[in-house]
Order: sequence, then C-alpha cells, then structure tokens
Amino acid sequence: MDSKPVETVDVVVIGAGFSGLYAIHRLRGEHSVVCFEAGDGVGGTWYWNRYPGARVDIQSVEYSYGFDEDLQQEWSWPEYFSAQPDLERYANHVADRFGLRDAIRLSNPVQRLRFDADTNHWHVHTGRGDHVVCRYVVAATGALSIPNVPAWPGRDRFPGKILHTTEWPREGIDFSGQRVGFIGTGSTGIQAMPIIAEQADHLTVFQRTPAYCMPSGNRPLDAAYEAEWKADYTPRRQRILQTWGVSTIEYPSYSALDCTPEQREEILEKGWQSKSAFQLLVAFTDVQTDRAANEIVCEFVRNKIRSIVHDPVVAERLCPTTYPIGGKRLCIGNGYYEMYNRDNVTLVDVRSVPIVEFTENGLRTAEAEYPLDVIVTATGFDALTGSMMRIDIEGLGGVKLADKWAEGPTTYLGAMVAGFPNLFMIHGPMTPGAQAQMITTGEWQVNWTAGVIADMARDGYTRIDTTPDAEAWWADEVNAVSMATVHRFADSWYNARNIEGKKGGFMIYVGGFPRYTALSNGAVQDGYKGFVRS
Ligand code: N01
Repeated sequence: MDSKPVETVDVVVIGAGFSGLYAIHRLRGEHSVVCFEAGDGVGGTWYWNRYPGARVDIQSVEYSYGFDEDLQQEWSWPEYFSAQPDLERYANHVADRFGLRDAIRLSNPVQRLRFDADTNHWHVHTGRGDHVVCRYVVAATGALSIPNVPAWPGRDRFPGKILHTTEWPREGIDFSGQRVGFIGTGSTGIQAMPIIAEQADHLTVFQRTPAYCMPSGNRPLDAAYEAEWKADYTPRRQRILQTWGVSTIEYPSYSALDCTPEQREEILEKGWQSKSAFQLLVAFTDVQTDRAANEIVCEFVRNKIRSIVHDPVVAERLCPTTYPIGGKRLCIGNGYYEMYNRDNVTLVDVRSVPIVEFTENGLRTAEAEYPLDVIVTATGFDALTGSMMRIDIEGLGGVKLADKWAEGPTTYLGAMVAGFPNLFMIHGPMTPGAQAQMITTGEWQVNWTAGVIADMARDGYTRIDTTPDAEAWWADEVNAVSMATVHRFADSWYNARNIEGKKGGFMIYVGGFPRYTALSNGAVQDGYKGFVRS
C-alpha cells in the first residue's frame, strides 16, 4: 500500500544522465514531467564512474550538448578529453542553468512499471514509495549502468575492499602501500590502472583478453581550436550525426589493400600520432569491414606494443590475437602499455588459468594464490538490457519485460517494445549506442521521441505500440548490418558475450547513425509504419 498520494503527470523520465536531463528539458515545455534518478546526483555514467582516470574518449567539443547555442558558446572544457569531474560539473551546470532540478527526484530508483490498458497510463512505483500515473515513460536508463561482477566464491572471506569501478567512493581511495589486484582490461581498466600503479605498492593485473589501446593524445584544450568550434558549431554538430559519431577524425577513401606496405605504415603511424582517438579504425575504408584490411591495423598495434613494452614475454601477452581491432570498442589510454615497464606491475593471464575464488589472503586462480590488500573489478556491465530488466515492467496482458526478453531483447528501432505501449527507450538495446556519440545521438533520439509524443496529441491518440512483425523486421536489420562489420568476430557487450550465460545476440545497431535516423524518420513519415496508434 502506497503511503504517499498518487500523483499524475504527462511524462516520467527514468534516469538523470545526459539523455534524461535533455529529455526533461525538451519535454517539459509542453508536458508535465517528473524524473526519477537512482543516484544522489545528476550525470548518469559520469556520476557513477568516478574511478581514477575516468575520462571521455571523444573530444569534449563534440561530446557535449548542442541543443542550446548559448550553452555551447559559454561552456569551456579544460582539456581535449574531459575527465569525469568536468563532465559531472557540466551535467550539474546544465541541470541548474535550465532549471531542471525541480523535476528530478534523486536517490529514488524506479522499481516497478505497470501499464493500465483501460486508461492507457503507466503506473510508476519507486524506491521511496512514490506512485506516479503518467501517459508516457521515457527510459533513459543508460546502456552501461548495471555492473557485472563474476560470481566467484569467497567474497566474504577476503578482509580487504573489493570494488567495482562504477561504485567508486566519492572521496577516492588511497592505494599507497597497498597490494592491488585489478581484474579487467577493457576501456575502464586501461584508464584506471596506470594511475593506481603510480600509487600502489604493487599492482597485479588479471587479464582474460588483451585490448587494443590507442593513445588518447589528451592535452589542455587549445583556445584557438575551441574558438574554431564555437564559430562553426551548427554544421559541426550536423557532421557528427552524419558520421559514426566522431567528426574530428579523417575518413579516407582508400582501401588498405590498395596501399603499399610503406604507404600503410605511414598512414597508420600518422593515425597513431594523430591525437585523434579512433583514427586507426578509419585509417582505411575497410578496417571495419574486411578481415584482411583489419589485420594490417592489428599487426601495426601489436608492433607498437612490442616496441613500448620492454619485457618481450609481457609484450606478447598484451598482444590481442583472437579478435579484430574495433570488434570491441577500441580502448583509448594514457600510458597503459608503458605501465608494464614499471617494476611494481605484474601481468597474469587468466584466460588459460582462470580466477577461481577470493580467499582470506587475496585471489586464487586455478594455479596460484595472489596475496592482495584491495581488489578492483573493472569487469564491465550487464549492458543495454540490464537497466531495463531490473525494473519490474508489466505491459499488456500482464506480460513482464523480463519474460519477453528472456532470450534476448526485441525492439522496434531500439525505441519501443511490442506489448509495452507508450514506453520509449533512449539508447536502448538495438540502437547505435556506443557506435555513435552518446550525447549528440541521445539528443537526436529524445527529439525523435518528443516528435512522436507531439504527433499523438495532434492526431488524437492516447496509445502507441509496436508489433512483433516490426520487431522481427528490426532484428533482421540489426543482424544484417552486423554481418557487414567485424564486430561479430569479437565477444563483447555488443553481443552479450561479455557475460557467461547472458542471452541476446547482437544488441548494437552498427549500420551507422545516418541509416538509423533515416529508418526512424522514415517510419514516422510513412504513416507510423511498424507502429499501432489508437
Ligand atoms: O568493460 P568491458 P569496461 N574473468 O566489458 C574482463 C565504455 N567506456 O567497463 O575481454 C576475467 O569492455 C573482460 O575480459 P574479456 C566503453 O563503451 C568508455 O572496460 O571479456 N576477466 C574485460 O577485460 C566500453 O566499451 C570509456 O575476456 C573478466 C573487462 O573485464 C564500455 O564502457 C571508459 C571476467 C571488461 O571490459 C565497457 O568498458 C570506460 C572474468 N570472469 C568505459 N569478466 C571512455 O569514454 C569480465 N572480465 C573512455
């Protein structure tokens, strides 16, 4: 029984990350809006991920909002690739500047959603006992918000701290004099470890799969460069939407296979030095589509690793050989490979000798026990579906989303799920997500959603749903485009293969943001093809 009175609003937004904040702003001109946020502050990903070294891997001049000209003119980023505190500060600035805080209820996670088919309303129940009835729900719950921690036994026996990087204490951690065990060598681990290694007595890295890592080239933001962007923001923001999310890299027109070995080396070296993260992935037209072209770039990076890391055994262990570069999201680092030249860093292969358990002394693999004081897990996320699946969501006919998605997510355009009317997702499963740039494309998805909601009132409807046929069509599209790229050759959170036993297949739309927007706009213009409005 709810103790608080039931409230009624037009729209509930779930999550006060970057997309959620913009959704509040965009929708509340015409609608009453309440936003529920699990954290005690705004910023989503950039609120939770406060581990040392957390930093964006896309230039801040483009990884920022474009919806307000004054905002983008006034705001200054201190560095090319902003660190977490600056991103969190920016989220707070936006919340204040646009007066969003009165719509946001912090530390108040949504726990249950139930659709009332008689009235076409959602009933939203939260951790603090709020019960809000609304016409529409916009779930901006984040693609990477639910941490994945493998269920190794013995957690209770280990007397030290075991931390996941997404649950980092605000006051930070002093690793001085500590023996630190670090599990996970993805984008997060690569950022955190070099900083921890500088403090810790010893850092033991437990690596299951080595990562391809490119230097970020981070540096203080150049005033002239910032001025160039500010003078020209509108077309530049447009260009972001017309590329796969990064406009600051060069997209050449030649295949790797048409270049001589000397030309390739020169192009790749230029890309490596470019200070433009991700340049290597588009060094040639076919890096992301052709295994032979891709392998040329892989070998270039392996040779970089061999030239940076002094110990040849460690260098070979760090060389990825089992998947193509870009098959998983490329890691962007600052001194990651160099870190292995420190005397206080050890690399342990836990692919051939897996981790078995936590112990009273540290961590045990199938072959040895490693004495440790602190264990950090950067073991990734129950990505894309996790944040929706943990909410008890009940659609038409009492069907639960968790049951409907038991074998993997089904969506239409990544935006809606059949049988769950009036519920929109931003960066949901089967959207471009991290294959585009999350702030700009999140804004685009919010605008698209706002347009759909506005059309409902204009056309006199109160319910919009999609159909299993439309979901099947979208699944075919998502799978078809995934067959054209090298992503399918890597196990990652893109295809649910980062977590043992997770079902779902390919969950990221890799057909490019321009195609995604064309199909989404096309569906609307084509009389809401794939949707049912009533
Ligand atoms: O997570 P991940 P992440 N035993 O899933 C290992 C974004 N991001 O948090 O590769 C041992 O990539 C796992 O091993 P393997 C970005 O989109 C952006 O690092 O599965 N190891 C892997 O090494 C990124 O893609 C930024 O074999 C285990 C690691 O843990 C996404 O977030 C910064 C294991 C997880 O890597 C996720 O990155 C950070 C086990 N049982 C993140 N289970 C920037 O903007 C997992 N691992 C820069």
